[in-house]
This record gives sequence, structure tokens and C-alpha cells, in this order.
Amino acid sequence: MARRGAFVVVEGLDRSGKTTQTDILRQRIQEAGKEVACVKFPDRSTPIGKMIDLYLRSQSDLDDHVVHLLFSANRWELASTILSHLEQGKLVLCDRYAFSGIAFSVAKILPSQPSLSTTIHSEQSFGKLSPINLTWARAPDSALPSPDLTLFLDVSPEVAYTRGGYGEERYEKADMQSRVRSVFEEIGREVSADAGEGKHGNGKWIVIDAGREMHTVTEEIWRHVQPLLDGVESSVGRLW
Ligand code: DGP
Ligand code: NA
Ligand code: NA
Repeated sequence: MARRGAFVVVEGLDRSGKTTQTDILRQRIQEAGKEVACVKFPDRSTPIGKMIDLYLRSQSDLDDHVVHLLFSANRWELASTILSHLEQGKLVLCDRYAFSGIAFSVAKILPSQPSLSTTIHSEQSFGKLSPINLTWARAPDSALPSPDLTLFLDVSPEVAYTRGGYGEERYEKADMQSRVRSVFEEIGREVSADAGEGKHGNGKWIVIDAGREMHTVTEEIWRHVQPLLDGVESSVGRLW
């Protein structure tokens, strides 16, 4: 079987340097003589992406469930494009993916001092509508192409603060960011546990300490991506 391209996702907190590092990584892959296709979520250019953009800029208010489904739909809009790049042997480099979808939606229901594992798996409802738990949040992204490798750029809220604080958008607030970070940690544990048991892939999950000097972070990222430059033999997995 011909080798296909590898699917690499970069996830991270706001102010983690995700955009800069993704850009450096793209250049390095090209300098290594390999073809790379870049995808970024949310893709604000599509009709659904435009709705997401309005929401993120607080120009519209939407129910949390609706927002969650829009972000997922935005990924489905590009799923076949991602697959065809992979089949053509290109490495797909994706800035955020379904893990962000879960992390941001589930973070909304967490108390500021989370007792995480009980809360995010809870089926209990305390309003008219059920809050978004992990099971519900996972469902719409089920069967999307799964990454071979996810690099999670981790940064503490304190370091993010010293980098000039957060921006103006809806989720860019310190307490939300630390809750998002907790959910990402839980997701990472689950993905790693699955990989450890040899279960079908949600791929490999690597935590990168993005609080360090930029060059150090770049080198560590490269160490993980380099083995994937010549593609992979196995067929593309599906999420969850
Ligand atoms: P970015 O362009 O990477 O800064 O992302 C814009 C914002 O949208 C950022 O605060 C993270 C958030 N976000 C990204 N993907 C999702 C998602 O799937 N669901 C939710 N609720 N938020 C997301
Ligand atoms: Na952002
Ligand atoms: Na998204």
C-alpha cells in the first residue's frame, strides 16, 4: 500500500505561541522538501465560519449547544479536503481540531475550582437544558479523520499573562483559560491511555511546555514531527 501523508494537529491555549509555532513548523516541513497542507479551525471564511466569527467577537449570542455544533460542522466542512490531502501524500498540519471543540464547550460548565472528573462526565442537569458533558461534546465529531499526532502547547495562565494578557474575544479570559487547560489535561490523559492500550487511534498526544524560549519549543516540536515526514503506512483513523 502506498504511504499516505501524516495528520498532525497543534492544539494550545491562547497565548501559547500556537500560531507562530505552526508557521515555523510549516516552513521547516517545506524546507525538508515535503508537501504540507495547512488547515485552521475555526475556518472563519465559510458560511458556518462566519457565524462562529460573529459569536467569538460577541456580535451574536447563541446557545452553547448550537455553538458547539457549529464548530463541529465547520470541521466536517473540511473533512473530505483533509482526507484527500492525506491520500495525495501531503502532511496535513491543522491548527486546532476536535479537542478544542470539547475543551472549550466542557470548560463552560466547570466551576472555577473544578473537581474535574466528576463534573465533566456528569449526566446530571441543573437547568432547563442539560449542560454539555464530555459524552455529549464528543458525539458530533465522531468519525472525523483522526490525527496521527497531536501537539498540545501548554502554557500556564501566569506565563500567558506576562505575554501581554489575553485578547478581546469571548473566551480570552484568565478563568476560562484555566478551565480549558484542565479539560485539555483530561482529554490528553484519555487519548494517551487509549494509545497505551493499543486501542484504535485518536493518535498520539504530546504535551509541549510552551512556556519556554521559542527556539526550545520549536526544536521539541520538530523532534516529534520529523519521524512523520515520509508519511505513514496505516490508513487514516476515525475519531473516538
Ligand atoms: P483561534 O483562532 O485559534 O484563536 O481560535 C479562536 C477561538 O475559538 C479560541 O478562543 C478557541 C476557540 N475555539 C476553537 N475551536 C473551538 C471549538 O471547536 N469549540 C469552541 N467552543 N471554541 C473553539
Ligand atoms: Na485566540
Ligand atoms: Na474549531
